[in-house]
Amino acid sequence: MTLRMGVIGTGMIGRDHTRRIQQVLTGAEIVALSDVNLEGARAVKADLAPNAEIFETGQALIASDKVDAVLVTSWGDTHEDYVLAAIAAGKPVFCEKPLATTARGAKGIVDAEVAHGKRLVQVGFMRRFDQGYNLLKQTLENELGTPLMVHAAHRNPTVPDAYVTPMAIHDTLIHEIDTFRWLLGDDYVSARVIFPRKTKHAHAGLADPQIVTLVTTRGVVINTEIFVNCRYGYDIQCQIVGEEGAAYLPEPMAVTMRKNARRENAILTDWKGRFVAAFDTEMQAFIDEAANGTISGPSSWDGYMAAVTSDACVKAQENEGAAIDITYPDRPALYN
Ligand code: NAD
Ligand code: ISE
Repeated sequence: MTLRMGVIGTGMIGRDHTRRIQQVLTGAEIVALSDVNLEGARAVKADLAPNAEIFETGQALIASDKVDAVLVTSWGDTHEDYVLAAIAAGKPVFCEKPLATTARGAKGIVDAEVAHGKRLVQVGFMRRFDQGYNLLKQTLENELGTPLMVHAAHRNPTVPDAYVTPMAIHDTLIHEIDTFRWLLGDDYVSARVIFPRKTKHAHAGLADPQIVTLVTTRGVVINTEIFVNCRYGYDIQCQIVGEEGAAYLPEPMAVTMRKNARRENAILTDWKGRFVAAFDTEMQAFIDEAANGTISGPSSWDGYMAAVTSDACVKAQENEGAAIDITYPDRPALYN
């Protein structure tokens, strides 16, 4: 069976997921495209999915009998309505992060999925499918003993002008928020933010860099630097320190060149290249599971947990240096 998929939001990642579904992965075809910018959807059709129907609205795409499963890759604040509509239609839905931009919105999705009685939603936390993070998790579990601290950095070369201070949390740190819950098998109890000296490359509406400290229920302290105007490349760093040793996230493979009295390795410049294999694996898993009627990847609950944590981190931004408590409700059985 070929899973007939529809994409809502044909910008950077919508186009990239369309490419991988059409050209790299197996078991699915893009049969529908939609974007508030219809020209963008038409361009993706012309370049990558000639058989796809263009829908004027995402809601019409979700309702169409031609679409078995939905891919939501529009702007973050539009995800909630589309995911709710897909659940109401009983269709599997892959939603890029964030699941919703508020904890309240994410909770509404969890409630709708629980009422439906079966998992339909996978959230695009692709780092869980990254080979480097999986090796780090194995090393933590087999070699490091009890984890004590995590030191991490999330650096982007630049961001668009529309990217403002809270987006460092909702848009960027949200990857670490989910990844460290999964890596450590732990939840968070508090968040604190401090702002180092600001780079001259950040505009007036963006505090950059930022350092976020999350503390887990077992007392692990996680320090993450977010620096989205670092200029030099796309650089994701992570070191876990345990009672018996420390382990580092592998660097992406790059040839070392010796030339002109220098030794160099290229550094990647965007997320597409850095996590290309992880994106392929997460999407293939979604296709296979959606076709079988079972979804097991990052869940609405994970999206909700990330949103609760994000809300606390944004509050911590607004109260520099203060520890903001994080509390989570009980997990519904659907997500056990
Ligand atoms: P983008 O601006 O390039 O594309 C978003 C597209 O959505 C645009 O074409 C826009 O016109 C369209 N759109 C906006 N509102 C819409 C609506 N209501 N209905 C239909 N279309 C709408 O942005 P992007 O970089 O592709 O990011 C899209 C989403 O993917 C964001 O939520 C972002 O956080 C996420 N993302 C995830 C990763 C990752 O590493 N997993 C990487 C990049 C982006
Ligand atoms: C973007 O949306 C992503 O998800 C990238 O992985 C992240 O590095 C970037 O900061 C976000 O804007």
